[in-house]
Amino acid sequence: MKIIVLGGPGVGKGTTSKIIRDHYNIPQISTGDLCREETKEDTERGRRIKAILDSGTLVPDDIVLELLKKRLGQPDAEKGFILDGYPRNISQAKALERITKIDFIFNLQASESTIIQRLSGRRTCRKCGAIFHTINIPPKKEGICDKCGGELFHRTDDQPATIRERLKVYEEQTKPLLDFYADKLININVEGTPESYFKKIVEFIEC
Ligand code: B4P
Repeated sequence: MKIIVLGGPGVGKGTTSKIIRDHYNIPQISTGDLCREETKEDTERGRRIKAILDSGTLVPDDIVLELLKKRLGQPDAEKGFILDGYPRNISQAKALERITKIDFIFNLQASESTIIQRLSGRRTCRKCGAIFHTINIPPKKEGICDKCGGELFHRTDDQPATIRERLKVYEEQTKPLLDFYADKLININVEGTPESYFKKIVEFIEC
C-alpha cells in the first residue's frame, strides 16, 4: 500500500504518518527528515540544505528526488510506504508519477491559527524522531522522549518568522497540488486529536 500525506507546514503530517506506520507496519518516509539528516554532514551540500531549511523555503527538487529515490530503494519500502511531505509542488508530483503509482492521497486540513500553535509548541526527539507538543501532546517528563529517553529539541525552523515564510511557500507552491490530485484527494479535518481522525483514515483505506 502506497500513501501520500499532504498538508500545510505543521498541520500534523509527521504525527499522522507515524500512526499509520505503526498500524499498517509500512515505513514512514519523511522528506523533511531526509533533508535534516543531510544537514548533519559537514559538507557544502549539508550546509546549503541547512540554510534552506532555516529560511523556510523548499530544498531544490533534484536534491529531494535523489534522497527519496535512495530511500525508496531500501528493502523495507518494497511492500509499500507513507510519503510524509512529498510531493511539495507540481514538478515533484510529476517526478513521483514517473517512479510509482499511489493508492491513497490524504490531505490534512486545519486552520492557520491551529498550525501556528502546533508549530510553536513542537518538540522533536533528537534520537528517535518522535514528535511531541508542549501543550497538546506533552511528554511525561519535560524535555525527555517517552519512547526512547532521548533529548527533545525545538526545531530551528519553528520560529515565528520562518513559520510565516513556510505558510507562504505552502500557499504558492504546495496548495496547487490539491487541484492536481483532485480526483483522488481524501480531505481529513485534523483539528481534533490524532486518535479521533485516524479512525476516518482507516475507514477510507479499508472500505
Ligand atoms: P516537514 O519536516 O515535512 O514538516 P512540517 O511540515 O514542519 O510538519 P508536520 O506537518 O509533519 O507536523 P508535525 O506532525 O510535526 O518540513 C520541514 C521542511 O523540510 C520544509 O519547510 C522544507 O524546507 C523541507 N522539505 C520537506 N519536504 C520537502 C520536499 N518534498 N521538497 C522540498 N523541501 C522539503 O506536527 C506539528 C506539531 O503539532 C507537533 O508538535 C505535534 O505534536 C502537534 N500535533 C500534531 N497533530 C496534532 C493534533 N491532532 N492535535 C494536537 N497537536 C498535534
